[in-house]
Amino acid sequence: MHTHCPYCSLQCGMTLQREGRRLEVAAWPEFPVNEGGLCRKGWTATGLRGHRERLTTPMLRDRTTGELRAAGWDEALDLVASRLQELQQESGADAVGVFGGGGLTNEKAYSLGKLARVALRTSQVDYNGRWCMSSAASASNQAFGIDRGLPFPLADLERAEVLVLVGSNLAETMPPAVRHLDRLRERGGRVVVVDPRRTPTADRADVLLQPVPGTDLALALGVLHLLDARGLADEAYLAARTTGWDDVRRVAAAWWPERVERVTGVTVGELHALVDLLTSHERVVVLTARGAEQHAQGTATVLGWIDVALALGLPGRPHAGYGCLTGQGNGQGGREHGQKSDQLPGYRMIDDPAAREHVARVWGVDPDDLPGPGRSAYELLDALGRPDGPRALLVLGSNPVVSAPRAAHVADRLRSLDLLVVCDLVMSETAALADVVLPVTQWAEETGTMTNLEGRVILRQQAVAPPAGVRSDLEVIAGLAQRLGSPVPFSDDPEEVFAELGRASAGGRADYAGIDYDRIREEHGVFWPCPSPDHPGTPRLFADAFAHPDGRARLVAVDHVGTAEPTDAAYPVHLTTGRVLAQYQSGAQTRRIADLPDTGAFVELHPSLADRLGAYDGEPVAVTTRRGRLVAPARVVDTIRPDTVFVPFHWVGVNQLTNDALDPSSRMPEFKVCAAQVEAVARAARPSPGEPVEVAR
Ligand SMILES: Nc1nc2c(c(=O)[nH]1)N[C@H]1C(S)=C(S)[C@@H](COP(=O)(O)OP(=O)(O)OC[C@H]3O[C@@H](n4cnc5c(=O)[nH]c(N)nc54)[C@H](O)[C@@H]3O)O[C@H]1N2
Ligand SMILES: Nc1nc2c(c(=O)[nH]1)N[C@H]1C(S)=C(S)[C@@H](COP(=O)(O)OP(=O)(O)OC[C@H]3O[C@@H](n4cnc5c(=O)[nH]c(N)nc54)[C@H](O)[C@@H]3O)O[C@H]1N2
Ligand code: SF4
Ligand SMILES: [Mo]
Repeated sequence: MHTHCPYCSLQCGMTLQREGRRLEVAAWPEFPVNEGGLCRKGWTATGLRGHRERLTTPMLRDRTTGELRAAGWDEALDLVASRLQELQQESGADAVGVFGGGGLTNEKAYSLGKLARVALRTSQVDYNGRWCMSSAASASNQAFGIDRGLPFPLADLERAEVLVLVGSNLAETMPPAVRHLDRLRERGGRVVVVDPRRTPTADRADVLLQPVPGTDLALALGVLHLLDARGLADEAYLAARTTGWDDVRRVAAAWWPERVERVTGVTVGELHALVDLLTSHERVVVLTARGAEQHAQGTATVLGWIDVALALGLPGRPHAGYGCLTGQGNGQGGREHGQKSDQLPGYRMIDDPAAREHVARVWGVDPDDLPGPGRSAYELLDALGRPDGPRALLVLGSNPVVSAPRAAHVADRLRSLDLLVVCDLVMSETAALADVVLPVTQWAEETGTMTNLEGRVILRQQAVAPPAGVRSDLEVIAGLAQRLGSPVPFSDDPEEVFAELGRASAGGRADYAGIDYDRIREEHGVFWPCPSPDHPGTPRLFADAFAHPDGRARLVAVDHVGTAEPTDAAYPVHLTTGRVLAQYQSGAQTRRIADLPDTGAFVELHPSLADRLGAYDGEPVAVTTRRGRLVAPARVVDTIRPDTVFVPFHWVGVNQLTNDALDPSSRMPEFKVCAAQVEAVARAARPSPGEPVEVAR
């Protein structure tokens, strides 16, 4: 059976084979995105099947003992529905919140948004994509009038002459994609990596720039400054296809190379060399990822790099342009079909009367009955249990106790709820706080579509029956909608839901109306927009026009103001966070897979910082910020800037330190930099074995 990996946005194709009772992962060489390659997370993905920690029965928290106990499905769903109704009667529709995820299929994301708007009639729905994609999405919408992560197939990268990766470590986060970098270089092309760490991705690059965390926008402004000052901008393209260059040049005029060097640490010579490289080739691609985006100035930073791409005349040119490397399995589709607080299916905006009219007609409800925009993800979590905030929360596909910024505070907010309901495969750290835990099917046990980082809609096909006792998210959503007295029916059949999603998205920016399961099977996925069955789909955007009504792209003038929490004498070190190859996200799934190394958190620091602190490789160090403290083993490496430490976020801990400062337009938290104090931990004060992480608040 051909299907796709349960994890990241590459959505690698794989074959699942039954071998007796075992389910084996094998290659699917014909699927073009990964050509049979998988990373170790993909090869081991069936490890959660039949796992002893897999949830197989609903659980309710007993009011007297405070413990979770097994319950039947009807008992659990009846209880959830009646409690939600009671709370809404007491405190209004917005007393119930819904929190979704970018790993959910399109069908689930769509049904979840519909559940919120139609059955619960709450405005309080958002999802973890705010922590992932939202800054790039906001910037792309402003610049291009549309938000599709990559406006071209990934394989187009191979024919580029220069590839600039700003804050992406794709050798560890999307390993099969590395072959495009290798092929590009075999053809004589060059790769530039911008990252405060010399990552495995940087090891495959020709140029590494190691800026201070949170200064990528200053670097982009430095490039724009030199393009203008040296007369190297593509004036013909700017005049014909864009607006806004004059405003951008005015801001960039103040970013002379010496100032850029002072702020970023990238030298004047390096900056000139970068501009030489960018302007001596036609086919240049600039890609951003979380390193550049997860900042309180993330949207502005992406806009700055889009300005660079536009000033070079790249977007719309073959094998050139700007793109964002989306992260979660359905990071792209998850932000198109209505689980976002300001959005309806098809990437329609919820405050647009025409959009409300169209979607309400498909749903069979009155547009005036649809709620308006609600709170963004972090603001929603932060409001839980407060006088004007939700009293109940339904979580599907996220583990915010590990992955949210200022996570100890978020856990407190979750504990303050009257009712927390979590649907999950395993007892995640968030599920462990829930009043009701509902066990759901995982990828190989159900069917549904995902939209990968290229905007290619792919089909995950069911390969095995689910364990007895679990239900799909679609069944849970439909079961709740019915018990809540939804005015319209909810299907739990994925293909039916997809057809409805197609109708709801028709005419929207992300138009899926012409896509169906058979087409996806036959064509190795279909790229949206695809408005009708006879439309070929759209692998490449912007050749003739951008998606704004006048067809032009917007250069937006943005200025570097610095991070929300600058370093100072008390907190002199930059703390940044990210990923390692063998773990996925909050680790709820991958930490339980026996074949993947579960190292626990560690603190990467430079030998010169280690020397100064008296810290040794493998010995514990404490990292403290204004929000919390973490003790974990040091990894002394010369690949990181001496003023910066790095901690992966797959284990509970580092997010109790991160900053909840939000980007003003995307509401993205500043995961990638905050001010920290680092010290070596004296032997006596060391945590005992099995307790690698200590967190104080
Ligand atoms: N192995 C693995 N792969 C994954 C995931 C996973 O959890 N594990 N998650 C998936 C998801 S949801 C996502 S969003 C993607 C993320 O994919 P990436 O964006 O590639 O991953 P990160 O490790 O978060 O960040 C990338 C790099 O940003 C650097 N960085 C930190 N601060 C800055 C800065 O201020 N500027 C710049 N330029 N760089 C900075 C870090 O050193 C890091 O190497 O990965 C996807 N793939
Ligand atoms: N410090 C720091 N924090 C970060 C980041 C960072 O770089 N640094 N990155 C951020 C980013 S980019 C992201 S995307 C977030 C991700 O962080 P989370 O939102 O926590 O994402 P996951 O760990 O993938 O959580 C998915 C949960 O849903 C469950 N699950 C999986 N599939 C399904 C399903 O089909 N249905 C249901 N109901 N449940 C399912 C899993 O078992 C798991 O418990 O973390 C963010 N947090
Ligand atoms: S790169 Fe992503 S989609 Fe591919 S196998 Fe690894 S985790 Fe799965
Ligand atoms: Mo992400």
